[in-house]
Amino acid sequence: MLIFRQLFDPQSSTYTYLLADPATREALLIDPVFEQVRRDAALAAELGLKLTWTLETHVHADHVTGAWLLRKQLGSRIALAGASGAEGADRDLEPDALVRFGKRHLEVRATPGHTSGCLTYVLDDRSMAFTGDALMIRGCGRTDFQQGSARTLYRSVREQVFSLPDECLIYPAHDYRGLTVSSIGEEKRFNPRLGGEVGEGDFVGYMDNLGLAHPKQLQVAVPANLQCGRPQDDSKLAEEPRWAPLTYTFAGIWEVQPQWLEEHLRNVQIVDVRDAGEFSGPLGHIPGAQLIPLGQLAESARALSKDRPAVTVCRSGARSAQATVILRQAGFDQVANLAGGMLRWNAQRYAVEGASE
Ligand SMILES: N[C@@H](CCC(=O)N[C@@H](CS)C(=O)NCC(=O)O)C(=O)O
Ligand SMILES: [Fe+2]
Repeated sequence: MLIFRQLFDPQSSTYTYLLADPATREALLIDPVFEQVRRDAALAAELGLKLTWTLETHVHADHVTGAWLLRKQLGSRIALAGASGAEGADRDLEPDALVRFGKRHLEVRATPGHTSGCLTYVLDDRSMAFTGDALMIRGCGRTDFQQGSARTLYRSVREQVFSLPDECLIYPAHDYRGLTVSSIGEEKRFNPRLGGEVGEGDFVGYMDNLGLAHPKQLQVAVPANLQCGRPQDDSKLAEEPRWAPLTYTFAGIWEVQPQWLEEHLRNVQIVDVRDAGEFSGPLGHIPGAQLIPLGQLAESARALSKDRPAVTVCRSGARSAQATVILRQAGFDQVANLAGGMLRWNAQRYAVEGASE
């Protein structure tokens, strides 16, 4: 048994993989992205997982890793190739090393060529391999910078990756066309650069003529990743909201708990986005709440102050989640959804007014 999630960063077309042992709840992330740390941490929390490791397939040139920030926030440990030249890892991985998470593990294979420190991680039962930018779906990593070498990459893929069983699924670090997964058998047959009868000389000729522009983030990403994603300037760290102990959900919504709201009713503006009938219906409304039905919120947001935090409320917490999105688009920074809406508020017996019998 394995918990497995494939996550995507649209900015850099990077895949991040979450793997966890359902028995012990120990988890690891392969190739987390700095800007997605909040999302990944929320997912791990919602699934009840303890993040123990972040692994890099290589020192990326197109995005900054989330490894350092995840270690700071969740206490996970950082591992990547000793050959990567990166500083600040908790473990330097060598070929044949095992990275354990609960009762499961990944086996480390050295697959240099895209960079000199590229690793492929193979799941213990050889059903999945995380190939980074060594082998991509019908493609492979470029070899024109970061100590890249087409000859080395050819041998890595042929010897270390294509030696896996044909059924083994291939999960790369990137895809630029919307493809998510392949298999060894498929890539051996159909990979235009490395499959079929393609020889080493053919591959080198192909790679010498890719003609790709350098990644836009190259100058920022490589130095940051050589420090495992530690920002030079701490002010770049995304500000966590300070006005309340908010939770960020995997759905991308900031939430506040009923108990906090009950204790701080006077400090916030409560925006109830239900219809008028519900506002004075059996569930009543929170004392001091303003009624602005969701359909009118975009237009009526002007009536609200941007200087006081806004908490949105509805029956279950669903419409009010969308209300936070609308208010943020209207320029409100301090916005949160009341978790569980009026249903939970009533179930926990907090004060209401205007309730019909
Ligand atoms: N346009 C992308 C760069 C894409 C790129 O160069 N990707 C690297 C991976 S770090 C690669 O090896 N690409 C191989 C290919 O696209 O064939 C960006 O600016 O981030
Ligand atoms: Fe790469």
